[in-house]
Amino acid sequence: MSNSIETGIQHPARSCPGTRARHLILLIGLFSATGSIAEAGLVVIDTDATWLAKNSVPGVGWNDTFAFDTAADGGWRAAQNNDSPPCGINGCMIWWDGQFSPTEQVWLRKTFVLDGPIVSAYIQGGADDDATIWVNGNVIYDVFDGLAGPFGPIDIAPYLVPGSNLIAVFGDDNFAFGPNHQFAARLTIETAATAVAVPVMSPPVSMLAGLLLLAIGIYSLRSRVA
Ligand SMILES: [Ca+2]
Ligand SMILES: [Ca+2]
Repeated sequence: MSNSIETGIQHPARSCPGTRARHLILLIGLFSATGSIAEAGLVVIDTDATWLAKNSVPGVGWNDTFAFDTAADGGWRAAQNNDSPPCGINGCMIWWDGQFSPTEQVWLRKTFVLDGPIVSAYIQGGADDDATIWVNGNVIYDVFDGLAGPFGPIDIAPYLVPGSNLIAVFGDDNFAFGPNHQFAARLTIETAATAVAVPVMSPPVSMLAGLLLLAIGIYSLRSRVA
């Protein structure tokens, strides 16, 4: 037996211990169980051009059905954003078209997805002049006084759910004062317990990892004295 000196040249038939260690870490990752940590999330939804608008009476379901088919219903398009973003605390002014257009009534809807249980949720904004607001089909605001004015904050947490949600609005301008209209709102929603996967090593996996480390150590020593 000759005592050879390590030259640092890689043997083509063997991977180095460092490579094997990386493979081991990968293996441990594959066999590891997963746990989760809670992480709260803040969702802010403003009235803006992502809302859909229509200037004639929509079909049944437009204000209470998340999956309502706006394409099949026809006439829906991006709401006209009559503000310059960023929106303020009441969102941006939207309507079917311009603020001073001859469009007296507008139907608006916006769908969104929440990633966890609702901790708190509020809506605030303004209607020029009047509006009915539905959250998942529940009327949360319905004031027809012929005057422009702010609303909220209104607690909408009881009407939101984890997953798919819909807010729908019917807006009506009082033309007695001439055509001048807008609807604006901001939803501020806090969700909880978004699951984030983190690796957690179970006892059998720990034992397996230990045995593999031991085997690598022995193999490495043998290769040095060979
Ligand atoms: Ca009003
Ligand atoms: Ca008005």
